[in-house]
Amino acid sequence: MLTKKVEAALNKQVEMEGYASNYYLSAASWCDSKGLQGAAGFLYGHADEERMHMMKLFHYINDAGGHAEAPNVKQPPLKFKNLKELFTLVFKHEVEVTKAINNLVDLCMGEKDHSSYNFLQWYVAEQHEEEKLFRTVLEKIELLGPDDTRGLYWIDRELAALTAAPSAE
Ligand code: OFO
Repeated sequence: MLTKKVEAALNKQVEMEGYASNYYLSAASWCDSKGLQGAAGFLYGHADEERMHMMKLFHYINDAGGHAEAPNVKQPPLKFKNLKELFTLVFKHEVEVTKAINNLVDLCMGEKDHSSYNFLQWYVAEQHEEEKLFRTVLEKIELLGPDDTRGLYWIDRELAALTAAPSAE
């Protein structure tokens, strides 16, 4: 059984994962409109993943006797200066998500909610993978140089290859 505190915090996390999904959707759309189909495919895939993260939490809350709340739809940034800015913002957002998950884990420990604590370990591992992935993407952008067209072409191909690669899970 969830305490009210844990239930509210899990619902906050539902909102955050929903926002992350929208963020990726918006970033994917921007890439799509700029002819960066490799990056767009990669980011559309992440939008779906974040929705899955949200739904996993959503069902957990209801299964644990709480009430999962459909979150507000907050609009993410729609435009980006370039691919480097886009991935820098995405990476920063992932770091925020990691902090939120860590706080949630702390709360569950404090409330002696071992079930939720155990459930959240999946998110701890997932955030580790996502931070690693987006750090790698940013490093590649740095290496290739985002401002010349040839560099962009290669980054786009790299991202298409990352989309095709089997996930770490
Ligand atoms: Fe990477 O945001 Fe979900 O957990």
